[in-house]
Amino acid sequence: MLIKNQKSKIKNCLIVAVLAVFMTSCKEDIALNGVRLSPTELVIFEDSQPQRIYIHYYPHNSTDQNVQWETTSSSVITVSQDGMVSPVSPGEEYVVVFQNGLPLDSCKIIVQPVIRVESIALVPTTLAMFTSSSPRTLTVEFTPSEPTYTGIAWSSSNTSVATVSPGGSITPVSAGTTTVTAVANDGGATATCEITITEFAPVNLLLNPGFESPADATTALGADSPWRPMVMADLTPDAGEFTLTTAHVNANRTDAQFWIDRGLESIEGTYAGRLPAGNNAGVYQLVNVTPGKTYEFRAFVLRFRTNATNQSQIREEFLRIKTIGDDAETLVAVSYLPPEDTWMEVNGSVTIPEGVTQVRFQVSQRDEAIPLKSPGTLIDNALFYELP
Ligand SMILES: [Ca+2]
Repeated sequence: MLIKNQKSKIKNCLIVAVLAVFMTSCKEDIALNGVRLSPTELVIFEDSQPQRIYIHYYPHNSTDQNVQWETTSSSVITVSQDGMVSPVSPGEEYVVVFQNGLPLDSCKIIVQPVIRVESIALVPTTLAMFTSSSPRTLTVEFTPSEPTYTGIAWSSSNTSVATVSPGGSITPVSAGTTTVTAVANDGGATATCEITITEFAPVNLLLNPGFESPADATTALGADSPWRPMVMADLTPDAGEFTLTTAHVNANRTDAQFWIDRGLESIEGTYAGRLPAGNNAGVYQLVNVTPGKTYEFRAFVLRFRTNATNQSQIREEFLRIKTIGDDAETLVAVSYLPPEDTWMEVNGSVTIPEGVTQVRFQVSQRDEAIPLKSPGTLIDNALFYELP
């Protein structure tokens, strides 16, 4: 019994041993046919952090994936045995993967030198803006001119006066002064711009711009009114086909009930200028200007109809800035056609040419000669000012 048991144990041991050898021999070797590196070319800077190169084994389930990573020159780059490439100095070299001394694949590494920021300057260094101005963007000039890293950190010393965006755009907030500082992310070079924000308070070069002056409180233009009626030739070059009636600014004061019934009011104050219904008409003022300067202008206009019909009448209406004299030239003409009984702002800008020291600010209408349709124009709150 004892002998039999010992024989049985020996037999069992033999079976286990044979099985183990058999199983071991069943685990087949799958050879590595090759590898592919990704990317095949890599551009880094001499101060870049280590970059990974990925390796793909073919076939993916090969049993021997023991490879060696090497570089063709360790003075340009180094590479770790898990594929991390580190720059050493500018140049071009290869990372090569070997197995058993045979090269399988390579990746070209270009190490570029870093061009350091030495200094920066802002353009402009001082900036004046109105509270109503659109944002202005400051320009950064680098020395040397094309550094590797161009990142800038912006700040404003008083953000209640003006703010600065991450891109260097200045937005006014309120009147005052603030210093905007730019700091180069690479090296910390700084530059500043002094910002001055002032309230927008243009000097109106027009007299009696809202038609509130007592001198014009009649149904016709006063002899000394700054507003003058236009003559035919002022309206349009081919105005000869129309009949001109002199503009009667403030003529609406005689028929106040008409405006009340229509629910119409001046844009500000009691009065508005009026170009008569059913006629070609216009008013102007002469304004002294400086050659080379830019001026902005505006007027509020309202189209009205005095007859009862609702038929439309084709018209042209213009706010023009013209030179004066026999050979008067239109510098800018803004065409408008406001909806009936509704005020509309018309505006524009003009830069005065050399040799011109006085211009005409004029508002005009031109009607088709169709009877009984009688549209007219109201004018109020005209403005003409010089930009700083
Ligand atoms: Ca007015």
